[in-house]
Amino acid sequence: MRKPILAGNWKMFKTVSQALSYVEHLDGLLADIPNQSQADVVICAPATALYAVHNQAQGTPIQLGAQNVHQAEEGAYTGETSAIMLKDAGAKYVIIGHSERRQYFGETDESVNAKVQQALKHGLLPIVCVGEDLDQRNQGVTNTLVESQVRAAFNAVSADDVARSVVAYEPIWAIGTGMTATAQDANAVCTHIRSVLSDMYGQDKANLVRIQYGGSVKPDNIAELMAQSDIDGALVGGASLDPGTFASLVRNAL
Ligand code: G2H
Repeated sequence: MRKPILAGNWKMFKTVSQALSYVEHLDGLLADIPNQSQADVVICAPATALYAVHNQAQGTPIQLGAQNVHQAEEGAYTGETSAIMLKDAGAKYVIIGHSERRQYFGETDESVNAKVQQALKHGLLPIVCVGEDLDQRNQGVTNTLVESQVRAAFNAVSADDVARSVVAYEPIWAIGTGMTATAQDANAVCTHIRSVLSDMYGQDKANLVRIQYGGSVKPDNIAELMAQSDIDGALVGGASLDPGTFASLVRNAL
């Protein structure tokens, strides 16, 4: 059985003080969810708040993730953050290849692969984002596109490392738009992703990989998504910004 993973992606929101009060509030709300420990609850905070959130979250069920990592070990890369730094600041997970990074910051399948390798090398668990845009969906190439993204992201990554990784299927047309793929459509793509992983690493390893759905996930659509055979969690943007909403989402997911 795969443990569900519900990850909030705050994107470029929240100061340190806002992040700290959020964590305190969310911790209290999670305590009222009796079976909460059945899921991993992760907050992917902006880099500036990571260390503070890490400290605040000690002793709570809230785990910490970052939103991006540079592929180099260290060096003259002004403005970038290394895997070593993220790990040192307390991050356990890191989102890699989010469509906003691919669209606005020129990330490619090749850079995503380099980042995945770098994260794993330093003990960070990647949350690798894949997904098609509306044109690609309308052209009927969703599975082909997502398959090539998955194969590229895990190129030269060991089976054991892939088994520890998380894949987030996020159709770009559903991100922040209020449009969600139907649970059945989302699951069909997630099943395809698992079959690609099975082809690459064998069914046993593929069965260990947690696959999230992302794109306008809310408290009122999470239960149907979680009921699907190959959806093991969600990567949540807008609905993770308020602790009450995110706690409701966690409650409804279980
Ligand atoms: C997709 C998602 C979080 P939202 O980007 O990664 O955001 O839930 O706002 O669509």
